[in-house]
Amino acid sequence: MAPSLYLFLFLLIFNSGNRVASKSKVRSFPEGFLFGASTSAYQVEGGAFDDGKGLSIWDVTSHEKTSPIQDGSTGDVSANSYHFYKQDVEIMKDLGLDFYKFSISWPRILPDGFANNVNKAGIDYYNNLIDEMLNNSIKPFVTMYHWDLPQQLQKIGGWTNPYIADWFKDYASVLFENFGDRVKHWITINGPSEICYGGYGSDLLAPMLNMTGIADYACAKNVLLAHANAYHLYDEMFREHQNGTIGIALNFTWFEPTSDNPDDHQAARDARQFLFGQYAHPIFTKEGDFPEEFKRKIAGKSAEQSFKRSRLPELSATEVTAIRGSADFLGINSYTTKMVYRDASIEGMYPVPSYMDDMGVVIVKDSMWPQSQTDWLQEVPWGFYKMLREVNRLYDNPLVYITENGWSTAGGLLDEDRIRYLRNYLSALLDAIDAGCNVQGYSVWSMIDAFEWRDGYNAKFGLYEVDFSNEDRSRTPRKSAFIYKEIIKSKSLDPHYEPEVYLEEVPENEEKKDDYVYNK
Ligand code: PNW
Repeated sequence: MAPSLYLFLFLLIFNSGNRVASKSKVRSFPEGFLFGASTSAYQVEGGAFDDGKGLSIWDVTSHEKTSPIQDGSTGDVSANSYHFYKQDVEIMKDLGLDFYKFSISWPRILPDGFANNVNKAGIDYYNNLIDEMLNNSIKPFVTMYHWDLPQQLQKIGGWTNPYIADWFKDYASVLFENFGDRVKHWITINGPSEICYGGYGSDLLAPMLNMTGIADYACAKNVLLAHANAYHLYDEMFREHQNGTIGIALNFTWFEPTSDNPDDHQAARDARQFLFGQYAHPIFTKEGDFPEEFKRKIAGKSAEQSFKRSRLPELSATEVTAIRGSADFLGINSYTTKMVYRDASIEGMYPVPSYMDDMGVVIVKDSMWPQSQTDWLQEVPWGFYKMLREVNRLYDNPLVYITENGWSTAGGLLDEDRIRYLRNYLSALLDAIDAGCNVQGYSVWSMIDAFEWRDGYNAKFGLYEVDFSNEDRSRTPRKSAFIYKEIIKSKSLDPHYEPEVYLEEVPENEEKKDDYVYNK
């Protein structure tokens, strides 16, 4: 869509009874299956400096003199959900969501990171949001940590400081005390591999420490212990009265070997161990601890490199026990698939030491797969299916919620590629359920357009478009919103359902939002 032109969306009454029966069948979701949509605090809230909130590592990173963000933008205001949360709840209602996955900003609750100083305005904000949701029968799925670490904690090492396991426990305790009477689904930490590799092993995410092979592994151990602390605190002090459940959300990109060669199959298994086995194995297997091969590989490389000990910190027997079994469900964030192989070309490919060198695989994209606006994101629904089967096999068929899955575009309301992606992934999900996987819910990333980390506002993931140039940050449903709404309403997937959406260009100077009408 040409940026200078507005699109005018007009929905007409549609008599579905007259439709020609389609060839491909309509598939139903199981009884009780939950549909949701996701966002995170720094990405949508704005209000970055309001009402006593402390600084997070993203406030600092996005304000660096030479901005590391693609379009030089920040999350200072973003979609302004801090002030417009009621509009967000309207959207949840309109979509018919069963649940909404949002995150709590640690420094909005504890400005310095520590629990001695609780910011009342922060507590009020989340109380208002939760109550507004519950009044509209939307279940809160609450993430305690989605990447916006208090800057004060980063000054003393952030996720590489072992004390963070205690600080996180104290923070969790404040959340259970204040919100646990109404929140029945807790997610401790979102995306440990992004936090640790993205933030400490590379410069992809704040705090952009770029100390791979060392800081990423120290982070991993501390994230696991912080998670386990929150879980046991809930179990011991809150579960009996609050009766909720608590889990973690991990990234499960699928890695597919490029050939039938056993080396390539081993490469794919190694890549999966490094990406998700690193976190899922300690929590979701009977034996616990980091995966054997993962430990052996890093220890071996460390010895070759003259380190006195493995760069991967050990988990003591007590720590293994504390982490093992510390989740009532597994949250899966999964978007895409990558191809991997291993051959002599790997020599000298990666810095030494590094996480990538330890993993020792070559990762490539298949250019045949549909490409989104985001470099790493391609549409590969069969990879999603294979991933779910592997999770079932490796981790003894855990209760799974898909906590994030979605597609980015450059913008525009007519998002046919997002619709195709959502339908194909939901269909793969139904195949996995048919094959015995215990998936009980699905959440789209994201409900509304948001600050997309280092991509700024260049990649749009929302079912709803947000007008970031307009002070009221007006939200407009994309075509995919109408499709998702119908999926939720009918609890089924009809590949041929078409909302009667007419798109019409209107002159630039006309007020889009006032003219935006749809009749039901
Ligand atoms: C998600 N990968 O993480 C984050 O949780 C969101 O905050 C973010 O907006 C969304 O990705 C889109 O970028 C990721 O497969 C999960 O490479 C998986 C991958 C990357 C990021």
